[in-house]
Amino acid sequence: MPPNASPFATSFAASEKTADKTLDRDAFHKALLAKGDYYHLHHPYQVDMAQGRSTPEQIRGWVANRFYYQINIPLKDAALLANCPDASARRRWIQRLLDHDGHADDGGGIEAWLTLGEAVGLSREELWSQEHVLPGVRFAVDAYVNFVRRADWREGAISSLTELFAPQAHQSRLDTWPTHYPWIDATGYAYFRKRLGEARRDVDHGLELALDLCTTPATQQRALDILQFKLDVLWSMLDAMTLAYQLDRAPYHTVTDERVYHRGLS
Ligand code: AHQ
Repeated sequence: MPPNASPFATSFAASEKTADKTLDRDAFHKALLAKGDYYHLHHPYQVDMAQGRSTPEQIRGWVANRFYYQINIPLKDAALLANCPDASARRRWIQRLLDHDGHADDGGGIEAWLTLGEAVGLSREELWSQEHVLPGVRFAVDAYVNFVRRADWREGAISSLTELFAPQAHQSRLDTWPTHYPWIDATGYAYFRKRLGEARRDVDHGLELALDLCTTPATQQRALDILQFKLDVLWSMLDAMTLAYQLDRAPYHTVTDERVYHRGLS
């Protein structure tokens, strides 16, 4: 198999034996959880928000840039569904798309994020305009969506496993923001409450897939690499926000005081 080929691309029986031994189910689960050390909850930007050190501009910058991530999640999930030949897996996975786009009696996560935007002083139009989306955020999010578009659906599922650590992030905001940022309208917190339950349900499915599928050293290493890729996506989004909103180095800040940005080309 070529050096960078994905072992998922072949049948598991054909996955190459590598020098390392296969981790048993529990040890592999622990290896996935150990990646939590690199979760963006520990990024200084996120820590500053949780500890009340963020200015309104830094909070608004985070909400506006994360909106780009949120509106791309259903596109990512639709791409995964398009790559998935298994109807039972599709029936479970499509719930994620509905959670964000909304359905029947639920306005959906994107609508809830727009409410969060209004709660921090960003209009819906401003969020949809993408005028605040930083190049580094856009490229990181696009890398995630494009990875899932071309990956085996099972690799796409594994890339969502950063949500193993997400409930802690949502709970942290619910626990700390109301005290630190009384200027934020409480209606904005509905999104974080909504995701607490949805993230736990999503992770059950993603983790079940990973633990069932990754039964060779190659597939286990590939899964850990995919998870690290997604952790890098989330971490680098906050790096871009740090530059712009904490170090006052917005894109082209040496050239102009104007906000310079491009909308997605796709
Ligand atoms: O609000 C988040 C969300 O809807 C999702 C979907 C999931 C995926 O499919 O990759 N990941 C994810 C995440 C959300 N919120 C992030 C946060 O910190 O608020 C965490 C993020 C993730 O852990 O991937």
